[in-house]
Amino acid sequence: RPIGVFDSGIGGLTVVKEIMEFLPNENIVYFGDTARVPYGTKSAETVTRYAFQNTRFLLTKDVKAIVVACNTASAVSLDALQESFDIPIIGVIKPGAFAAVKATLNKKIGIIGTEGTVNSRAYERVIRKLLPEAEIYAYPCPLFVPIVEEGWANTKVSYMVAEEYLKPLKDSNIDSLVMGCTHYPLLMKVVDDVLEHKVKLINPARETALELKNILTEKGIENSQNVAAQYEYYVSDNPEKFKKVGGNFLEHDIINIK
Ligand code: DGN
Repeated sequence: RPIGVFDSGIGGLTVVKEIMEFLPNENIVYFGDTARVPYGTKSAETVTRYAFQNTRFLLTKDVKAIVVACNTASAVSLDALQESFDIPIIGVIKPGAFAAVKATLNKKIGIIGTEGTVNSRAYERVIRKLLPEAEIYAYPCPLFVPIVEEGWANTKVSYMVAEEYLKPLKDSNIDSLVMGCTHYPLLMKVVDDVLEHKVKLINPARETALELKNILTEKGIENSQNVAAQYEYYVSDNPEKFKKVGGNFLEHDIINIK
């Protein structure tokens, strides 16, 4: 049985990429809600309604576990999903927050994400539970999403925009920073350069894939057969754009899109 992954659109492919790397035997069914993206600016009620619909769709594909790859949906809807369905459902916030707490030495942690994610304070809540004295600096960077989707991740434009957004973080003396949006792992190099290589960057997509691996092992439901894994992609709108832009996220072509 496959792993189900959903996101508000294309960005969740950064999580798929990490799952492919750390769990190479697992089949994946991906759903990108490209008709209703972005989630980052919508209310919690609306995002939760979409998250339930996406989960029900993935369940029709007989998935054994679901990853909510979208930071915004993880922030506002994960608890409700976990209460309502009995397969393992994991989000990206907890794994990202745990990794930040592990990484910090001076207890000053930065978070960047969409407005929805930052306003929800979801990362902050998990970090404070683990490290109550943490100093947290959270900033939304909304323009990063369209820049990445335009294929401009490593251009002058992204450096200029990052300089502006990260100014307050430069003055804050943080030693670790959560890249708290699906799209941001593509800006790892830009953010690292702008912060002058002084800050540890946490990629929640990677941490989530590792957490998924632990859960599958714990429950004894990982796929140990060494046959080529199958990947299926579903989108609610505009498969051509998904195919074109998605290639940048996965670093290989998307086939089998429905
Ligand atoms: N996938 C969203 C997130 O990780 O917050 C980013 C895209 C969006 O919905 N704005």
